[in-house]
Amino acid sequence: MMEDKNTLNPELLSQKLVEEDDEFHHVNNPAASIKPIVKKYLGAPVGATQKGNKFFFTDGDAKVEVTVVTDEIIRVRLAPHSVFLDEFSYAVPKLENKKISLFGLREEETEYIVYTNIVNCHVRKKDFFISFSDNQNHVTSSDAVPMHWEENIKFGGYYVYCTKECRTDESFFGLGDKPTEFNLRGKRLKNWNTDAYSFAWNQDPLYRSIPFYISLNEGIAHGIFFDNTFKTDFDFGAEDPTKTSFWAEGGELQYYYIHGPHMMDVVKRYHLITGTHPMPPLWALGYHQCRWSYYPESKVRMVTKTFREQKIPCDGIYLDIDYMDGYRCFTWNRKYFPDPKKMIKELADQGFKTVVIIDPGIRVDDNYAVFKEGKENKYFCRRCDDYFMEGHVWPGRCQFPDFTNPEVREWWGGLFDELVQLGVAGVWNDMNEPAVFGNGTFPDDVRHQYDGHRGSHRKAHNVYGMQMVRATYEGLRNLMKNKRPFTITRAGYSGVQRFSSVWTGDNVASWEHLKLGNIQIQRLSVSGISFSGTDIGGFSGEPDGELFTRWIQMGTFSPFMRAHSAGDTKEREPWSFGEPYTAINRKFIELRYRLLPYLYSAFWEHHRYGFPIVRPIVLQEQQEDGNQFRQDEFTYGDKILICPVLEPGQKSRKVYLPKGKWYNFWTQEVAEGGKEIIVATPLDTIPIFVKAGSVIPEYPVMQYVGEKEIEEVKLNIYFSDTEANSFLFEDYGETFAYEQDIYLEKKFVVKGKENKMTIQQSMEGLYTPRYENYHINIIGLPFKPTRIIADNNEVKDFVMAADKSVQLKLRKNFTQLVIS
Ligand code: MIG
Repeated sequence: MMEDKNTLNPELLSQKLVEEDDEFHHVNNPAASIKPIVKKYLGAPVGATQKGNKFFFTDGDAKVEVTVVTDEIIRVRLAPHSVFLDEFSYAVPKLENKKISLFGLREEETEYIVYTNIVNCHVRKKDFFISFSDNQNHVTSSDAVPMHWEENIKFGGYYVYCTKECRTDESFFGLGDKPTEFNLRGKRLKNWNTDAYSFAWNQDPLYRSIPFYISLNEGIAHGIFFDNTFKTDFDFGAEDPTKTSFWAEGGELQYYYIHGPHMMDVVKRYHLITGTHPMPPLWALGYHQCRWSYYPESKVRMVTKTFREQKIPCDGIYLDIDYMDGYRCFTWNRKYFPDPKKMIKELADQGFKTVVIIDPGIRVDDNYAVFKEGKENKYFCRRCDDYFMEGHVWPGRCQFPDFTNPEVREWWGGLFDELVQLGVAGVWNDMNEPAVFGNGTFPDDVRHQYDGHRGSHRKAHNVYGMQMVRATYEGLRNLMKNKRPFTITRAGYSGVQRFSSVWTGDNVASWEHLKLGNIQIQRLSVSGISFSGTDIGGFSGEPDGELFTRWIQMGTFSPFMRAHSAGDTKEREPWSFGEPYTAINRKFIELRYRLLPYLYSAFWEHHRYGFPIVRPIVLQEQQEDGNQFRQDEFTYGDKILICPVLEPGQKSRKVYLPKGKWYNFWTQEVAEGGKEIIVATPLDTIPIFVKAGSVIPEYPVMQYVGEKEIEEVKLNIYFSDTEANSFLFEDYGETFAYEQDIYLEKKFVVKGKENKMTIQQSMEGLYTPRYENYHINIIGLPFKPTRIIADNNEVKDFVMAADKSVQLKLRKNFTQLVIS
């Protein structure tokens, strides 16, 4: 219905607000005088006022608020009849206390300008067009028509719209988990959290709503975050190639303009307002094994035992819905799991952390404590006519907690007490779009408390899952004292990264889905969700050994690495396909564990500084024409470039390397970047390249995190003739001590010449790792070393290995190493 109304009628631009009083001719037949519904556009602004960092403009009826959030972020809000909603957002917990150096309002002949040191927001006097420019007067974004709205008679409110110019070569990225090409130019997409079993390429919407996009035009980037939880739509030049529009079926037209010019700046600034993921427990970065379902207990023990026998590292083991008694959350099926505490303890002794699933649907059953408590306290969602909302899910007839109510969240968080006592280490939040059999989700008229701001399901739907996992995370955090909880969620809204990792939902065991998964992880990563992964192997359908292995290889470089499969498929563990697959899967999972300190450091860079963990090529080289269409290669952290193999039987493939020198991880050959090269892709490798000058920390292979005391950290140092910095983050790996600054941030500076190489180390922080030494491994040295000096002492004990790498042992506190 909205589609055909989006055509813009230029006549309307000049049309002033319809004289609303004229519409009230309640004579005999009021219906006869009702005018057709038309879009209404802002008229010319009649003045500007200021209150602190907020500036107000009005056309006499509608009001526009422009807020300076930081030097680089400006928020725009529209109130069609001058009434703004309360300042409240689940995505942006705190708008105040952000740094602004300078700002003000300037009036010029044709426009008002709200300015900071870095950006200008222009409000044109003639027609209320809003545009943004940088301090060099370069316009980055401008309205194509004024902001507008349209009456939504179905609920007595407004659709709200914003339409901007879409430039000829403009590209668009972001919007979360959309299963389509990485560059969203030419697409029209919707946000409405949806349970999308076995989703297809281009299916829309899926599980998450992230109404945030990054635009890239002529090498300059900016971002738009449309913080509106209603059903929202984005059109990136699909209907009209000269226009980019976004609109919502209710709520406020409220968006943040986020300045670049680098895409990385935009992503970091989006994180500044919506938050980052807290540090996960280190074990959560290991390999996880899941299936719908491992039960009874003997099956769980069999699977975990086989991991240890096969010597395939694994940290997480999952219990899907069959562990519960009749799918009642927070209960156990005692026939399948007679003594969960004992089982979980014994699994933990073998290094497995148990993660259990929880769904939002609570079975209507007066003999079930969770239902009784929820009913007594009126914690479940109600219809507008005051009946509790009921729907069918796995447990049968269910009611659903209103997670937008802080009291309900608190209660829900407390329900994990027993699971935590039993030793459960993580919680998997499923079905929280919310998914209901039959109708798909809740009816629109369901009411939500919305943290005191009240709303129907139209407003709360997209945040429901995020608030569920928030309740889970906060509850676990309380119960686990100083230990870091691990959570995973299917649904989410912007900001969900503050509470959880995500997986991409019910994918399919196909090569197309492998490709799609690669794009989705990159897209989630630039959309604020760094800690994500796909169901390795595909949830539904049957992969063959080759597809499964290629998926393990790609998954090794997803920040979250978990294999999962539906119950009606064949067994799907890393050894299920026999040789040569088992050995290759083992080799890659081992590589995951070797690189744990590297991934953990990248996670810290995410948590503390807002860098995404997975970085698409265009994020690194947005100036290079062509990169806006690359979607296969990405870097894992900022030093290791990965290009998964996405086709069956592929013997070699093209890989683009960004400018600079890169080492082939497997052969240590140097390749010059800034172009595509052809790389062999036998089944036991995928293209992996390390940037010259990198210091890549490595742990010994462990079967699980904490299996051994780390006695030595290996530092792989890749020679470079230009200077390069690397980081290593270390801490306890499982507590919140890092919030009290108990951690160590190490910085390495590598410099090389044709006959000399130096490596400097500096560190900051209060943590002391237990190991004493590094094993230094220097790769690519262009000369034969004769003298190695570490902090003024000559190191006599070094070897040059057959592969020409130079090996030595060094105290972990060294400050300078000089090789000549
Ligand atoms: O209606 O718990 O996406 O990962 O195994 C299906 C059973 C419910 C959907 C999840 C999937 C999980 C499954 N769940």
